[in-house]
Amino acid sequence: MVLSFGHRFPTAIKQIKRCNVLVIGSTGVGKSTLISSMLNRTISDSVTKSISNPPYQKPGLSIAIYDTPGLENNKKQQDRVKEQIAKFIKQQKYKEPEDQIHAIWYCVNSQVTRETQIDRRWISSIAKELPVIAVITRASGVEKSWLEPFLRGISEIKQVIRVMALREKTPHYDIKPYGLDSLLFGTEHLLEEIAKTAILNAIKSKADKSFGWCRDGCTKVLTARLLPVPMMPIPLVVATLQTLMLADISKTFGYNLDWKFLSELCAIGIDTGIEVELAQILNNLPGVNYDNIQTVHDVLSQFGVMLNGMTATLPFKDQLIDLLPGLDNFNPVSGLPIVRCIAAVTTVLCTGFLAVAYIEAMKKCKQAEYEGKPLPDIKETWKDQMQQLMEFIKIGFGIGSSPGFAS
Ligand SMILES: Nc1nc2c(ncn2[C@@H]2O[C@H](COP(=O)(O)OP(=O)(O)O)[C@@H](O)[C@H]2O)c(=O)[nH]1
Ligand SMILES: [Mg+2]
Repeated sequence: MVLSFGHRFPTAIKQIKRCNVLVIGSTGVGKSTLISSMLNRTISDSVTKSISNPPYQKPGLSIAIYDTPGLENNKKQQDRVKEQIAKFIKQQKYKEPEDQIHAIWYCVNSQVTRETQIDRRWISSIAKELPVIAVITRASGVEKSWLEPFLRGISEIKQVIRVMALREKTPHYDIKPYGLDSLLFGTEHLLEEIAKTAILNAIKSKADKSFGWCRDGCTKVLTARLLPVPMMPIPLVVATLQTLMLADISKTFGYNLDWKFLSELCAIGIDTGIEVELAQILNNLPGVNYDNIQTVHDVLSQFGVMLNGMTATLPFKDQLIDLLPGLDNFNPVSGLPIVRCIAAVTTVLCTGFLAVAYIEAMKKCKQAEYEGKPLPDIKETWKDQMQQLMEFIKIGFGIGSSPGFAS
């Protein structure tokens, strides 16, 4: 029989290139036989210790299958294998969409005798990350009648599919292979969801890495503000550091943008007047007594509390709030009285905000790229993000328009 996969969901397949499936289950249930039969090739039996990587593939079939060590009748061995599998899934999750694990085939032998042999706990924990399809292997038709309904009753299992991977001939029956096409068909049905999740994971991991560059940029800008380089005007140093930060973020998203373009973006960002607004806010935070000596730490905390309480929405509000404690951790001035540092803290906050808005713009570009849509204009997307940020700040802190934060 000629097997096919993915043709009914060409867009999803284009986005993830191939569907990566991890086959799991007890030793001897027929994992390797299933893979070998599906891909029409011999599968080495050496997978007792580790996951088969690279996965098994067959030209023309956009699926890649990873064989895994089977669970044995030994708690310690089981825990080790489960940990190995969890680690592998997690490690792949931060990679490109085509390198992530997309689905699980949980194999259960049709001759399983007790419900307790089905590891519901394990299924649930894996199903939190990935769609799980239960495969009843060596399904001869004489299996226990409770098995299929029982598996169907487990809500985390997306589908239950019966398979006979190799002809099985006994004095009582002779069953030819069947079910491999249904298994592929069932998996194919998950493709749209799979592609969506894979893209989200890949973008999230790039955004998370980019926040490292944001913190890095803020630290450097702070140092530059406090320990100016002789003969070099501070604004130039700051602009250079901010451009560098945007370059690092761009690279994290896989874009190599030229320096001139990026420094122009920084300038556009600053031109929104964000620095002026931030200085005004920092100079007038309610709850901060500027006559008393309140430290940078106090003021940043208060700023975070206010952001948190705002009813105004912004896609990256949480990221802004996350940024603040980090600033304060490495901040050598965190214990200094705020009145002496408002200018420096303003520049640092401004740098952080530029990064956060830029990461948001990069996410939009990457999303379009992964989805195979035309890339949005980076400059326009950037302007749009900066504008949203400014609106948010203005409304949130009650500058110009009506106050937007919750009492
Ligand atoms: N006839 C038949 N034998 C099977 C089938 N699946 C597995 N087996 C046999 O069951 C044994 C264990 O299978 P294997 O694939 O090595 O299990 P694994 O440990 O899960 O990889 C082997 O002797 C296979 O030939 C099947 O669908 N039909
Ligand atoms: Mg095997």
